Amino acid sequence: MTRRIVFVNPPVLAADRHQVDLYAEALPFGLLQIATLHAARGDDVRFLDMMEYLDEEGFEGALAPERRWTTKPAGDIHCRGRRDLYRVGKPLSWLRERLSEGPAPDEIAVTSCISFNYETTHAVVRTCREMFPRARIRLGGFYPSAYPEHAARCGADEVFVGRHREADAVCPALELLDGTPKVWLFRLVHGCRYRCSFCMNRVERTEEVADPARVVDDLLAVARRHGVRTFSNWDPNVMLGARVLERFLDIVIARGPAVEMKFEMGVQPDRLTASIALKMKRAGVTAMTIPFESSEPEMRKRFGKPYDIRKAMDAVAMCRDMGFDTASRFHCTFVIGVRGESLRHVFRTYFAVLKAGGRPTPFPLSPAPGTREYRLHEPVLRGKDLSELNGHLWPTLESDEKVALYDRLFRIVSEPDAHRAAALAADLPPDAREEFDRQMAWCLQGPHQVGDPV
Ligand code: B12
Ligand code: SF4
Repeated sequence: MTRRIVFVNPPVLAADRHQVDLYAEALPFGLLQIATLHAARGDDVRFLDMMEYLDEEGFEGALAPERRWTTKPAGDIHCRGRRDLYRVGKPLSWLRERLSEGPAPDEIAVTSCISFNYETTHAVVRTCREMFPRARIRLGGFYPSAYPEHAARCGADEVFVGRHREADAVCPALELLDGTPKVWLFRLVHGCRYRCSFCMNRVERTEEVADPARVVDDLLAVARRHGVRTFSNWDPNVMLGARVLERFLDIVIARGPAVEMKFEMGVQPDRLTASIALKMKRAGVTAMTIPFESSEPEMRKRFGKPYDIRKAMDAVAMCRDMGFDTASRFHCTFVIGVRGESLRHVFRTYFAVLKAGGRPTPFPLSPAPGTREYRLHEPVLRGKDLSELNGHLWPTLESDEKVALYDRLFRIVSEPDAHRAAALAADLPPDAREEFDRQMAWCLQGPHQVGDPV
């Protein structure tokens, strides 16, 4: 029997411009795979994507007053400050209008990825329920998979936990979307066996998601049919599937690279050999994310990272020497906002990225229940709602002054140019300024070369 199914991707929330930027390519890959599967089975499918994929121009208006969604506490449970969160995506009125255009659906499928954004998801489910009390509402994605009891509070009929195995290898049909995205996504492997203290990935083994030859066919078909020229890999740790990755790259090279590719979910630097990096270059890869996390051995130990800072610097320097545009296209991520972390961790990590030739990309810690970082910070988080754990609210910091300082540090260590960062750092408190100057002097001694001691 043909069912009428509406798929909805809710908007997300951002506290600042940097966070808006993080969502620029957060396309609803998994939900579109499921929609494609149902369409192929003959169901009558509509896809309502409430997200907006903003570029430089869009960033300007992203924090406009009419987009304000709510206000949340900033800092730990003892702080008094509050901060506005803004909707990145379409308003609920847009959803109501779209839903009232078609016939009543039999089923509504909603996805939700990041748990601290759950409020928009709940609002979407409530809106759908109000308009179509008899439709079966299903909720899936990372947030309901990680916190099913919490997710059930929204009133969905089904909270789906885990991966949708049948949909996992489906090539999403872009024709279900309104308009063509600038970038499209692809997956090669699933899972990560590490247990970093801030990460929620609890999957044991790395598995191949789909045959690499099929993935290449799919990419080229999307490029041909829709004119998409850039493809971004969406695997949490693709280097654990290096054999699959190499097969994929070999096939792309053999068929003649026709598209630009990015690996921006984290390339584990100690596993990035020169031979793989060269293949990536030949296959048309232009951008990567290299997780630095911390320059400080004790912080890396705490995080449980399986490599040291030198490996991260070597990987960036190696790619720089191969002719990749690492300074603008290699996001080098590091964690900030860990309670009690040293200024040396913040500034030395930032300058380690610049010294290696990468683009500094600080990630404020979003402590998620179930992770070691959450447990370590629990006494100062107790009672905070999931929505209050967005890292850009600095939920672990102990005072309003510290929150204000971190707003400034965040701007400084996001700066790709050391001299502009120095101008921003000019009136930091003396201890912070001294540490900044010390680490900048280290950076200015000259670029990191592969194999240099750190
Ligand atoms: C891609 C990704 C991103 C992207 C986009 C995320 C998004 N869509 O909003 C970007 C780069 C923006 C991102 C950013 C961040 N991310 Co992220 N990210 C991921 C990643 C690697 C993959 C998610 C994904 O799209 N998977 C691919 C598709 C295929 O899977 P899927 O959508 O879940 O769909 C499948 C199933 O869930 C199911 N399904 C999905 N929907 C539905 C609906 C129905 C009805 C049904 C039946 C089934 C179903 O079927 C699908 C097929 O199997 C995950 C790790 C992971 N293993 O999932 C982390 C992850 C989601 N991110 C995480 C975090 C913490 C972050 C950051 C906060 C990091 C930071 N400090 O900045 C930021 C937050 C964003 C921000 N702006 O600040 C955490 C989330 C933890 C949490 N408590 O929510 C994860 C789990 C990784 C981790 N470190 O633990 N991230
Ligand atoms: S290596 Fe990456 S994906 Fe794996 S547990 Fe650590 S942060 Fe998560």
